Amino acid sequence: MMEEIWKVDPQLADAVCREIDRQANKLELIASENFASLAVLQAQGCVMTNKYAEGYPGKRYYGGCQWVDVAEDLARERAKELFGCDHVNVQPHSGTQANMAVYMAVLEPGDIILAMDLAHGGHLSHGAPVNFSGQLYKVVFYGVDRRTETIDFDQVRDLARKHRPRLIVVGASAYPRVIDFAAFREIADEVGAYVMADIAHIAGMVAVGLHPSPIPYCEFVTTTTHKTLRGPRGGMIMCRQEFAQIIDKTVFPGIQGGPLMHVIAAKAVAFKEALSPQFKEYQSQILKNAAAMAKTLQDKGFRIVSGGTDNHLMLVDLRGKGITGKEAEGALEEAAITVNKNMIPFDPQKPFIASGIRIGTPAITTRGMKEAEMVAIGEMIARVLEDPSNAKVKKEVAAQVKALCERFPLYPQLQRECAG
Ligand code: DSN
Repeated sequence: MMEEIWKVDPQLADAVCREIDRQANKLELIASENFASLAVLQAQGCVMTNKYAEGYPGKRYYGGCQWVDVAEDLARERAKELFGCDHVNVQPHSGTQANMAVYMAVLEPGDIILAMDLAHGGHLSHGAPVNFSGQLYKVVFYGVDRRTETIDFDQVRDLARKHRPRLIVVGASAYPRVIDFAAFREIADEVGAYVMADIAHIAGMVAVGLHPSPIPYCEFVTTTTHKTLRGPRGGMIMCRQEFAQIIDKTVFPGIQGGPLMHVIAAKAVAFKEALSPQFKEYQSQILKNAAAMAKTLQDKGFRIVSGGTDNHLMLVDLRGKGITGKEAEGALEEAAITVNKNMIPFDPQKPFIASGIRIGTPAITTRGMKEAEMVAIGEMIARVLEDPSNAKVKKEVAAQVKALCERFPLYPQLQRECAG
């Protein structure tokens, strides 16, 4: 895969090979990241990138679309089978664009959205003031309860009754517990709101039935395809049949032009992989690994937000250890462990400093690591964070990480091509 890049653009090839090396030799614990299969990578790098295909299969604005139609039909049919939805649009370039299409399909500027606060685990595209969603619509935020650190449904209901939103957005990028979609539906019905679930983080678990599905409860379900779903970077919208036409029209020509057919081809491959029995085992291992990691950190005296995790991620509150999320992220980076600083609920720090870190297990589980490795990694994290300025500790942990990574190789073929 690398041969031609080396010939044409050695500078870029060098950067790609260094990135392959980084991914292979560090521990990737960013909860939203994963390692796509070689089949997904190849599909994403295929000649379908050359094709313009505005429109939808069988109804395009350009000739020559017979083979990209096959790719998009495969992606759509497989996604429908995977999630059991009426209709799917696989063209959104990203999760934010999937969300944008839903908003533009059913809202007018100035309409009210009720969504989870970014500072409590929500997402920028759920109405943050710095995002188009917060600028075009009037957004009211719900959050978690201060004591349980789980979604405060009394607050959701009170805010819904008071503000009568047109749309309730459910979903998060840093929430470690099961989301009760039925409870949101009940509140939405009381006030006559639509419900959109953004399942970007938990899509893999939803697909295999290890997290309750939002499909029966929500008019719209959006996701990205590259997190727990382990596909190419991109987005997707599922909806009830009655909204199929308006969603398709809003994606194209509403907010996008030509679809990225190579990415759609790779989505088709990823959905095929996700329909296999091994994918269910993989999702189940992600959950076991997250539970093992959270317990190891708790045993080492770290406070885990909400007391644990039901999904692929956890939030570690570092205030008791006297370091910030920013410091922890930096110290772990020096020890070859990649995490991101993250706000914890009611965080006294600003987002760029934050009081916590977010840890996720999807990527290391893809490498084949299991509970025993989670205990070892949890202990390494604890060692670094107990003494974040100790260079000797970070060096020793980095060596342990390297040895562990060598036992669970990632993209060995690509590494060989880089070395050769
Ligand atoms: N940036 C993603 C995450 O890390 O959760 C969400 O889009």
